[in-house]
Amino acid sequence: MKDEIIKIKEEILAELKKVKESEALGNLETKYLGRKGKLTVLLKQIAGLSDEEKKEIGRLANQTKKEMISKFKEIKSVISGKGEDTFVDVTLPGEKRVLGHLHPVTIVQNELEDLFKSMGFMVLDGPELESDYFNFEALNIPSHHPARDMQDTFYVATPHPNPLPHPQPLSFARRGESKERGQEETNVDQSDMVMRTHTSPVQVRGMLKYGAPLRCVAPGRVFRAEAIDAVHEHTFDQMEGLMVDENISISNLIAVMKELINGIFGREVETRVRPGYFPFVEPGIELDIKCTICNGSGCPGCKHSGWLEILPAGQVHPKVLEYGGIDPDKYSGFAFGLGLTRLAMMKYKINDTRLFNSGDLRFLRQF
Ligand code: FA5
Repeated sequence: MKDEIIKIKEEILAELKKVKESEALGNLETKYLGRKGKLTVLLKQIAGLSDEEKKEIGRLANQTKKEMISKFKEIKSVISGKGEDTFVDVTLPGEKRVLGHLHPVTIVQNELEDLFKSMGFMVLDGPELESDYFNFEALNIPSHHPARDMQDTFYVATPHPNPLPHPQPLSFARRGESKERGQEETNVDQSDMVMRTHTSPVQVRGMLKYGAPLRCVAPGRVFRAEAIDAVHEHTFDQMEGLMVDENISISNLIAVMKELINGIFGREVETRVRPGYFPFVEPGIELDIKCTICNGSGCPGCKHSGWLEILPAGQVHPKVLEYGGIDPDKYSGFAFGLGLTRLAMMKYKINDTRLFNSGDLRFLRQF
């Protein structure tokens, strides 16, 4: 029995050396010192020994038990960080922690926000669930206008035959600002709401809230009932830009666009400008960039055209300035609606836009 006690003691000490955390320590304590623990069971057998043996083995047993209890105590306090570190091997390599990181679209968005802030633009957040009025009407797209078909819309309920105009801006705020009291979106007819198809509604919201002169960008998610493919998603990101002041012209727009493209790519990227039609700008243009994935030779990422539509823009239509409460005889402006997701595709050479929302960690871990 004496040998058995010594053997269990050595076994305990060997196992204790391997213990690194409290759960394993607790399990070990139960295994040896618990009610049915190995050492406890062995010590119970002492009762059946002769008086002579009881004396000698009893002493050894009590001493071993005491020693082991204090050893467990000591290690417990080391693990919880309270005691002397007598067994942790500090030369062992540390455990690698897996950290989360930013989504590639968020990285591009943050870079652009910084770029625009450095040019005096403020960042606005508009609502994703938007009124028909701000998404279309106030952008010079009345109901039954054929331009409504340019963007396939997710209506939240059955469309209202005559959408109600909203004379007041619904609650929305500048980044970091809280919504103003009394501006809660109360009397909005549910049949009048859409998942915003673009970030352009924030133009009118911004003008109504802050007036002229105004420089703002509004990044965010937009939604379209699209047939999806390598360059079309139903949910993607845009960044609206708006600058309103006296004597703003297309040349200001081109200067800002160039700054934007060079800022994101950190080098000159080949671009082309085509005329474009949007009811809320006049004139309107489309800026495309040469596909950075195939360098213009054609690939799935540019639908084999060599170019990617990325930055539609134009001079703000006078009617839109009026909807925003700004005098079009005094002020003019430019606006653009950057395809943020497509810009991220070009920056990181991703040839399928569906990867962004796939939730595939193997894809996301690369950025
Ligand atoms: C608009 O949404 C206008 N609101 C842009 C605008 C703003 C024009 C201000 C003038 C002044 P468009 O439907 O072309 O335009 O979309 C803008 C950009 O979003 C496109 O150039 C493209 O880069 C991106 N985009 C459009 N549809 C999708 C889609 N289904 N998936 C991914 N990106 C898309």
